[in-house]
Amino acid sequence: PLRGVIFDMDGVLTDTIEFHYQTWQRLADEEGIPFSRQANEALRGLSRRDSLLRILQGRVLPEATIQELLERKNRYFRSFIETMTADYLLPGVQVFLKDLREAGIKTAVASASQNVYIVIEKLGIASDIDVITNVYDVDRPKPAPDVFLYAAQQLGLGPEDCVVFEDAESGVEAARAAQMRVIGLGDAAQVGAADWVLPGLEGVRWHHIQAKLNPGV
Ligand code: G16
Ligand code: MG
Repeated sequence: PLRGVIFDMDGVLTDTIEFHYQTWQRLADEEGIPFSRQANEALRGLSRRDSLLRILQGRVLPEATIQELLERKNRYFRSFIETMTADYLLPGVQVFLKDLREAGIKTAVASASQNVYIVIEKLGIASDIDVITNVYDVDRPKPAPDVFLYAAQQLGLGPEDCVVFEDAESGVEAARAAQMRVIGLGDAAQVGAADWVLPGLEGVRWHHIQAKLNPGV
């Protein structure tokens, strides 16, 4: 039976895409590199470094410059994060987390973001989550299964015990590679490979998930 839920953070629990957009746009403007809101959409779920490499579009820079750009981007991003509160939780998150607690289901967050700890803290849900991990805890980023396998291990569960909630294609791929059940949230063009696609967490209850993924239990 399913005993654990592993959440992606961005696009699932909160939506920092506008913050990422504003910070990448500022950096790109400062560097004279073309960038747009549309280009930012393609960065969803990618690591900070992979995002920058995508923005540079093949421009080759010394490693020290890349590091400086990544640090500057994060500095700008941090100043946005400082303003975050529980108002930034996506609809349905608080109720679903409470429902999972009452059902005795363990919970983890497995994100590509190095800022996952501070964001979860700012959102006010740190006490509702058992394990927080990010791709820097493991060798390979999503779409490799590493971060989901690590989260399950930290929960004391096997992959077959866990269901993942993801909003990005690379995340769905990672969950499948980990041999976990996966619920895709949002656009089927992104998350169509999931076991079930839902618009978001609003109105979602644990018994719905169980009935869909574990019929007969
Ligand atoms: C999130 C976002 C990505 C972002 C990445 C890295 O991942 O979806 O757009 O580039 O984190 O963030 P940071 O610069 O804070 O390390 P996820 O996996 O939570 O969707
Ligand atoms: Mg995401």
